[in-house]
Amino acid sequence: MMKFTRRVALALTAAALVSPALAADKITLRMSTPASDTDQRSVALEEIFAPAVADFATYEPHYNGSLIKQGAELESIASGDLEMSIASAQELAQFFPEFSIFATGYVHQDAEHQVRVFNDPLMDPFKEKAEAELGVKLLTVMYLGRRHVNLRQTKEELTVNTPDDLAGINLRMPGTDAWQFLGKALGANPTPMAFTEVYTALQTGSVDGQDNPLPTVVDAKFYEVTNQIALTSHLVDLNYVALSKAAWDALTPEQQATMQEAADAAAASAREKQLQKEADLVAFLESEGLEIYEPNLEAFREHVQAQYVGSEFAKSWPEGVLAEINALGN
Ligand code: KDO
Repeated sequence: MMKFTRRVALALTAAALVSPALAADKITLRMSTPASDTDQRSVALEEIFAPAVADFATYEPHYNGSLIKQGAELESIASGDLEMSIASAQELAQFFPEFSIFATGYVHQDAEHQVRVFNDPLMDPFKEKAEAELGVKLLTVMYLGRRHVNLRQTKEELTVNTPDDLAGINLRMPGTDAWQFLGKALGANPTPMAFTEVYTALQTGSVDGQDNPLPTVVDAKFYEVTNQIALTSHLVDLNYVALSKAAWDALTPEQQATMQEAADAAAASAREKQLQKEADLVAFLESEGLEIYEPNLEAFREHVQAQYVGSEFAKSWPEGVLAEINALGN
Protein backbone atom coordinates (compact mmCIF):
# COMPACT_ATOMS: atom_id res chain seq x y z
CA MET A 1 0.00 0.00 0.00
CA MET A 2 1.23 3.47 -0.84
CA LYS A 3 2.42 5.67 2.02
CA PHE A 4 0.18 8.53 3.11
CA THR A 5 2.93 11.13 2.87
CA ARG A 6 3.83 10.09 -0.69
CA ARG A 7 0.17 10.28 -1.69
CA VAL A 8 -0.13 13.82 -0.44
CA ALA A 9 3.09 14.84 -2.12
CA LEU A 10 1.96 13.37 -5.44
CA ALA A 11 -1.42 15.05 -5.26
CA LEU A 12 0.12 18.41 -4.50
CA THR A 13 2.61 18.06 -7.36
CA ALA A 14 -0.21 17.29 -9.77
CA ALA A 15 -2.20 20.25 -8.47
CA ALA A 16 0.71 22.57 -9.09
CA LEU A 17 1.01 21.39 -12.70
CA VAL A 18 -2.43 22.59 -13.77
CA SER A 19 -3.18 26.13 -12.73
CA PRO A 20 -6.60 27.79 -12.91
CA ALA A 21 -5.01 30.33 -15.26
CA LEU A 22 -5.19 27.65 -17.95
CA ALA A 23 -9.00 27.58 -17.77
CA ALA A 24 -9.29 29.33 -21.12
CA ASP A 25 -7.13 26.71 -22.86
CA LYS A 26 -8.22 23.22 -23.79
CA ILE A 27 -7.09 20.57 -21.37
CA THR A 28 -6.19 17.07 -22.50
CA LEU A 29 -7.82 14.20 -20.63
CA ARG A 30 -5.72 11.08 -21.03
CA MET A 31 -7.92 8.17 -19.95
CA SER A 32 -6.46 4.72 -19.36
CA THR A 33 -8.45 1.51 -18.84
CA PRO A 34 -7.82 -2.22 -19.21
CA ALA A 35 -11.20 -2.37 -20.96
CA SER A 36 -11.53 -2.60 -24.74
CA ASP A 37 -12.91 0.13 -26.99
CA THR A 38 -16.11 -1.90 -27.46
CA ASP A 39 -16.84 -2.16 -23.71
CA GLN A 40 -20.05 -0.17 -23.01
CA ARG A 41 -18.29 2.12 -20.53
CA SER A 42 -15.66 2.98 -23.15
CA VAL A 43 -18.29 3.50 -25.82
CA ALA A 44 -20.38 5.84 -23.66
CA LEU A 45 -17.40 7.94 -22.64
CA GLU A 46 -16.31 8.27 -26.24
CA GLU A 47 -19.77 8.89 -27.73
CA ILE A 48 -21.41 10.96 -24.98
CA PHE A 49 -18.80 12.36 -22.61
CA ALA A 50 -16.14 13.38 -25.16
CA PRO A 51 -18.35 15.47 -27.49
CA ALA A 52 -20.07 17.18 -24.54
CA VAL A 53 -16.77 18.50 -23.16
CA ALA A 54 -15.06 19.02 -26.53
CA ASP A 55 -15.18 22.85 -26.32
CA PHE A 56 -12.75 22.88 -23.43
CA ALA A 57 -11.28 19.37 -23.12
CA THR A 58 -9.72 16.89 -25.52
CA TYR A 59 -10.61 13.35 -24.50
CA GLU A 60 -7.79 10.90 -25.25
CA PRO A 61 -8.71 7.29 -24.40
CA HIS A 62 -6.19 4.45 -24.16
CA TYR A 63 -7.65 0.94 -24.08
CA ASN A 64 -6.51 -2.57 -23.10
CA GLY A 65 -4.10 -1.25 -20.46
CA SER A 66 -1.90 0.12 -23.26
CA LEU A 67 -0.96 3.36 -21.47
CA ILE A 68 -1.03 2.40 -17.78
CA LYS A 69 -1.23 -1.16 -16.50
CA GLN A 70 -4.35 -2.24 -14.61
CA GLY A 71 -4.21 -1.13 -11.00
CA ALA A 72 -1.63 1.66 -11.48
CA GLU A 73 -4.07 4.24 -12.85
CA LEU A 74 -4.89 6.04 -9.59
CA GLU A 75 -1.26 6.46 -8.66
CA SER A 76 -0.66 7.83 -12.18
CA ILE A 77 -3.46 10.37 -11.75
CA ALA A 78 -2.01 11.37 -8.38
CA SER A 79 1.43 11.94 -9.90
CA GLY A 80 0.10 13.93 -12.87
CA ASP A 81 0.84 11.26 -15.51
CA LEU A 82 -2.83 10.59 -16.28
CA GLU A 83 -6.08 12.57 -16.01
CA MET A 84 -8.80 9.90 -16.05
CA SER A 85 -9.55 6.24 -15.40
CA ILE A 86 -12.47 3.89 -14.90
CA ALA A 87 -11.51 3.03 -11.34
CA SER A 88 -12.76 0.23 -9.14
CA ALA A 89 -13.59 0.45 -5.43
CA GLN A 90 -11.04 -2.31 -4.98
CA GLU A 91 -8.33 -0.05 -6.42
CA LEU A 92 -9.38 2.82 -4.15
CA ALA A 93 -9.25 0.40 -1.23
CA GLN A 94 -5.52 0.03 -1.88
CA PHE A 95 -5.19 3.62 -0.65
CA PHE A 96 -8.21 3.88 1.63
CA PRO A 97 -9.23 0.45 3.03
CA GLU A 98 -12.74 1.70 3.86
CA PHE A 99 -13.60 1.71 0.13
CA SER A 100 -13.67 -2.10 0.40
CA ILE A 101 -17.22 -1.76 1.68
CA PHE A 102 -18.28 -1.00 -1.93
CA ALA A 103 -16.28 -4.02 -3.16
CA THR A 104 -17.83 -6.50 -0.76
CA GLY A 105 -19.79 -9.46 -2.03
CA TYR A 106 -23.57 -9.24 -1.92
CA VAL A 107 -23.70 -5.63 -0.64
CA HIS A 108 -24.98 -3.72 -3.67
CA GLN A 109 -28.27 -5.16 -4.86
CA ASP A 110 -28.58 -3.77 -8.37
CA ALA A 111 -27.60 -0.91 -10.67
CA GLU A 112 -30.06 1.58 -9.17
CA HIS A 113 -28.84 0.78 -5.66
CA GLN A 114 -25.30 1.67 -6.78
CA VAL A 115 -26.49 5.07 -8.02
CA ARG A 116 -28.43 5.79 -4.82
CA VAL A 117 -25.39 4.91 -2.73
CA PHE A 118 -23.03 7.02 -4.86
CA ASN A 119 -25.27 10.09 -4.66
CA ASP A 120 -26.11 9.71 -0.97
CA PRO A 121 -24.38 11.91 1.64
CA LEU A 122 -22.87 8.70 3.08
CA MET A 123 -20.46 8.83 0.11
CA ASP A 124 -19.22 12.38 0.86
CA PRO A 125 -16.43 11.50 3.30
CA PHE A 126 -15.16 8.83 0.87
CA LYS A 127 -15.16 11.26 -2.05
CA GLU A 128 -13.57 14.03 0.02
CA LYS A 129 -10.75 11.77 1.19
CA ALA A 130 -9.93 10.63 -2.35
CA GLU A 131 -9.81 14.25 -3.47
CA ALA A 132 -7.82 15.63 -0.55
CA GLU A 133 -5.32 12.81 -0.13
CA LEU A 134 -4.97 11.35 -3.62
CA GLY A 135 -5.98 14.24 -5.88
CA VAL A 136 -8.68 12.07 -7.47
CA LYS A 137 -12.23 13.27 -8.01
CA LEU A 138 -14.88 10.57 -8.36
CA LEU A 139 -17.18 12.05 -10.99
CA THR A 140 -19.86 9.43 -11.36
CA VAL A 141 -20.60 5.74 -10.92
CA MET A 142 -20.68 3.26 -13.81
CA TYR A 143 -22.37 -0.13 -13.78
CA LEU A 144 -20.15 -3.05 -14.76
CA GLY A 145 -22.66 -5.76 -13.93
CA ARG A 146 -23.24 -8.93 -11.92
CA ARG A 147 -20.07 -10.93 -11.60
CA HIS A 148 -20.40 -14.68 -12.03
CA VAL A 149 -18.02 -17.65 -11.91
CA ASN A 150 -16.92 -18.64 -15.42
CA LEU A 151 -14.95 -21.91 -15.69
CA ARG A 152 -13.07 -24.04 -18.22
CA GLN A 153 -14.57 -27.21 -16.73
CA THR A 154 -17.82 -28.49 -18.20
CA LYS A 155 -20.75 -28.77 -15.85
CA GLU A 156 -20.41 -32.53 -16.09
CA GLU A 157 -16.83 -32.27 -14.83
CA LEU A 158 -17.71 -29.81 -12.08
CA THR A 159 -21.14 -28.62 -10.99
CA VAL A 160 -20.92 -25.54 -8.80
CA ASN A 161 -23.69 -25.60 -6.26
CA THR A 162 -22.07 -24.25 -3.08
CA PRO A 163 -18.72 -22.61 -2.19
CA ASP A 164 -17.38 -26.07 -1.26
CA ASP A 165 -17.50 -27.00 -4.94
CA LEU A 166 -14.93 -24.28 -5.70
CA ALA A 167 -12.33 -25.73 -3.30
CA GLY A 168 -9.00 -25.96 -5.10
CA ILE A 169 -10.26 -24.14 -8.18
CA ASN A 170 -7.72 -21.60 -9.44
CA LEU A 171 -9.92 -18.61 -10.04
CA ARG A 172 -8.31 -15.59 -11.63
CA MET A 173 -9.24 -12.43 -9.73
CA PRO A 174 -7.82 -8.94 -10.37
CA GLY A 175 -4.68 -8.16 -8.46
CA THR A 176 -5.55 -6.28 -5.30
CA ASP A 177 -6.19 -7.45 -1.74
CA ALA A 178 -9.92 -6.72 -1.85
CA TRP A 179 -10.35 -8.82 -5.02
CA GLN A 180 -8.28 -11.69 -3.67
CA PHE A 181 -10.31 -11.66 -0.46
CA LEU A 182 -13.52 -11.93 -2.47
CA GLY A 183 -12.12 -14.90 -4.44
CA LYS A 184 -11.27 -16.67 -1.19
CA ALA A 185 -14.66 -15.78 0.28
CA LEU A 186 -16.25 -17.56 -2.69
CA GLY A 187 -14.45 -20.73 -1.63
CA ALA A 188 -11.93 -20.69 -4.50
CA ASN A 189 -8.17 -20.42 -4.71
CA PRO A 190 -7.75 -16.85 -6.07
CA THR A 191 -4.94 -16.11 -8.52
CA PRO A 192 -4.04 -12.45 -9.15
CA MET A 193 -3.68 -11.53 -12.81
CA ALA A 194 -4.18 -8.46 -15.01
CA PHE A 195 -7.34 -8.44 -17.11
CA THR A 196 -5.39 -8.33 -20.37
CA GLU A 197 -3.73 -11.68 -19.57
CA VAL A 198 -6.89 -13.61 -18.72
CA TYR A 199 -7.84 -14.90 -22.19
CA THR A 200 -4.47 -16.61 -22.69
CA ALA A 201 -4.46 -17.97 -19.14
CA LEU A 202 -7.85 -19.58 -19.73
CA GLN A 203 -6.77 -20.87 -23.12
CA THR A 204 -3.61 -22.52 -21.80
CA GLY A 205 -5.26 -23.74 -18.60
CA SER A 206 -2.96 -21.85 -16.25
CA VAL A 207 -6.17 -20.86 -14.42
CA ASP A 208 -9.46 -22.80 -14.16
CA GLY A 209 -11.65 -19.76 -14.49
CA GLN A 210 -12.37 -16.12 -13.94
CA ASP A 211 -15.21 -13.97 -12.66
CA ASN A 212 -16.85 -11.17 -14.63
CA PRO A 213 -20.29 -10.02 -15.78
CA LEU A 214 -21.75 -11.60 -18.95
CA PRO A 215 -21.08 -8.54 -21.18
CA THR A 216 -17.38 -8.75 -20.28
CA VAL A 217 -17.31 -12.51 -20.93
CA VAL A 218 -18.57 -11.74 -24.42
CA ASP A 219 -16.55 -8.56 -25.07
CA ALA A 220 -13.28 -10.24 -24.05
CA LYS A 221 -14.27 -13.49 -25.81
CA PHE A 222 -13.73 -15.57 -22.67
CA TYR A 223 -16.59 -17.76 -23.90
CA GLU A 224 -14.24 -19.13 -26.57
CA VAL A 225 -12.02 -20.67 -23.90
CA THR A 226 -14.50 -21.63 -21.13
CA ASN A 227 -17.40 -24.07 -20.82
CA GLN A 228 -19.70 -22.95 -18.03
CA ILE A 229 -20.99 -20.02 -16.03
CA ALA A 230 -22.39 -20.46 -12.53
CA LEU A 231 -24.60 -17.42 -11.95
CA THR A 232 -23.32 -16.56 -8.48
CA SER A 233 -24.03 -12.79 -8.77
CA HIS A 234 -21.45 -12.44 -6.00
CA LEU A 235 -20.73 -8.79 -6.77
CA VAL A 236 -22.97 -6.21 -8.43
CA ASP A 237 -19.86 -4.50 -9.70
CA LEU A 238 -19.25 -0.81 -10.24
CA ASN A 239 -16.56 1.54 -11.41
CA TYR A 240 -16.07 5.22 -10.74
CA VAL A 241 -15.13 7.67 -13.45
CA ALA A 242 -12.02 9.02 -11.75
CA LEU A 243 -10.67 12.43 -12.73
CA SER A 244 -7.57 14.34 -11.75
CA LYS A 245 -8.64 16.91 -9.15
CA ALA A 246 -6.00 19.24 -10.59
CA ALA A 247 -7.64 19.01 -14.03
CA TRP A 248 -11.06 19.62 -12.45
CA ASP A 249 -9.79 22.66 -10.55
CA ALA A 250 -8.44 24.14 -13.79
CA LEU A 251 -11.98 24.35 -15.21
CA THR A 252 -14.43 27.22 -14.79
CA PRO A 253 -17.59 26.50 -12.77
CA GLU A 254 -19.59 26.36 -16.03
CA GLN A 255 -17.16 23.88 -17.53
CA GLN A 256 -17.29 21.80 -14.37
CA ALA A 257 -21.10 21.71 -14.54
CA THR A 258 -20.94 20.64 -18.20
CA MET A 259 -18.41 17.94 -17.40
CA GLN A 260 -20.43 16.62 -14.47
CA GLU A 261 -23.54 16.41 -16.63
CA ALA A 262 -21.58 14.71 -19.42
CA ALA A 263 -20.17 12.09 -17.07
CA ASP A 264 -23.58 11.37 -15.55
CA ALA A 265 -25.17 11.09 -19.00
CA ALA A 266 -22.45 8.71 -20.21
CA ALA A 267 -22.84 6.55 -17.10
CA ALA A 268 -26.64 6.44 -17.48
CA SER A 269 -26.38 5.39 -21.11
CA ALA A 270 -23.74 2.73 -20.42
CA ARG A 271 -25.83 1.40 -17.51
CA GLU A 272 -28.92 0.90 -19.69
CA LYS A 273 -26.91 -0.83 -22.41
CA GLN A 274 -25.05 -3.04 -19.96
CA LEU A 275 -28.30 -4.12 -18.27
CA GLN A 276 -29.82 -4.94 -21.65
CA LYS A 277 -26.76 -6.96 -22.59
CA GLU A 278 -26.87 -8.90 -19.35
CA ALA A 279 -30.45 -9.88 -20.13
CA ASP A 280 -29.78 -10.74 -23.78
CA LEU A 281 -26.44 -12.53 -23.62
CA VAL A 282 -27.51 -15.75 -21.88
CA ALA A 283 -29.02 -17.00 -25.14
CA PHE A 284 -25.92 -16.05 -27.12
CA LEU A 285 -23.58 -17.76 -24.67
CA GLU A 286 -25.72 -20.90 -24.66
CA SER A 287 -25.65 -20.93 -28.44
CA GLU A 288 -21.85 -20.88 -28.12
CA GLY A 289 -22.08 -24.09 -26.08
CA LEU A 290 -21.70 -22.75 -22.54
CA GLU A 291 -23.79 -24.23 -19.75
CA ILE A 292 -25.33 -21.47 -17.67
CA TYR A 293 -27.11 -22.18 -14.41
CA GLU A 294 -27.88 -20.81 -10.97
CA PRO A 295 -26.11 -22.40 -8.01
CA ASN A 296 -27.43 -22.34 -4.43
CA LEU A 297 -27.37 -18.55 -4.02
CA GLU A 298 -28.27 -18.63 -0.35
CA ALA A 299 -25.25 -20.86 0.34
CA PHE A 300 -22.96 -18.45 -1.55
CA ARG A 301 -24.41 -15.34 0.08
CA GLU A 302 -24.14 -16.77 3.59
CA HIS A 303 -20.61 -18.04 3.07
CA VAL A 304 -19.31 -14.82 1.49
CA GLN A 305 -20.91 -12.56 4.09
CA ALA A 306 -19.57 -14.72 6.93
CA GLN A 307 -16.01 -14.26 5.62
CA TYR A 308 -16.28 -10.46 5.81
CA VAL A 309 -17.69 -10.34 9.35
CA GLY A 310 -14.79 -9.54 11.70
CA SER A 311 -12.30 -9.28 8.79
CA GLU A 312 -9.64 -6.58 8.55
CA PHE A 313 -11.68 -5.02 5.76
CA ALA A 314 -14.83 -4.83 7.86
CA LYS A 315 -12.83 -3.19 10.66
CA SER A 316 -11.99 -0.32 8.29
CA TRP A 317 -15.63 0.45 7.49
CA PRO A 318 -16.90 3.60 9.17
CA GLU A 319 -19.48 2.86 11.83
CA GLY A 320 -23.03 2.62 10.52
CA VAL A 321 -22.22 2.87 6.79
CA LEU A 322 -23.14 -0.73 5.97
CA ALA A 323 -26.56 -0.19 7.56
CA GLU A 324 -26.98 3.03 5.56
CA ILE A 325 -26.09 1.22 2.32
CA ASN A 326 -28.54 -1.56 3.16
CA ALA A 327 -31.24 1.00 3.94
CA LEU A 328 -30.85 2.39 0.39
CA GLY A 329 -31.58 -1.07 -1.02
CA ASN A 330 -34.90 -2.58 -1.92
C1 KDO B 1 -11.36 -7.40 -14.17
O1 KDO B 1 -10.14 -7.19 -14.19
O2 KDO B 1 -11.85 -8.52 -14.06
C2 KDO B 1 -12.29 -6.19 -14.26
O3 KDO B 1 -13.61 -6.63 -14.47
C3 KDO B 1 -12.21 -5.36 -12.99
C4 KDO B 1 -13.03 -4.08 -13.14
O4 KDO B 1 -12.84 -3.24 -12.02
C5 KDO B 1 -12.70 -3.32 -14.42
O5 KDO B 1 -11.56 -2.56 -14.23
C6 KDO B 1 -12.59 -4.26 -15.61
O6 KDO B 1 -11.85 -5.42 -15.34
C7 KDO B 1 -11.86 -3.65 -16.82
O7 KDO B 1 -12.37 -2.38 -17.13
C8 KDO B 1 -12.03 -4.55 -18.04
O8 KDO B 1 -13.38 -4.70 -18.37
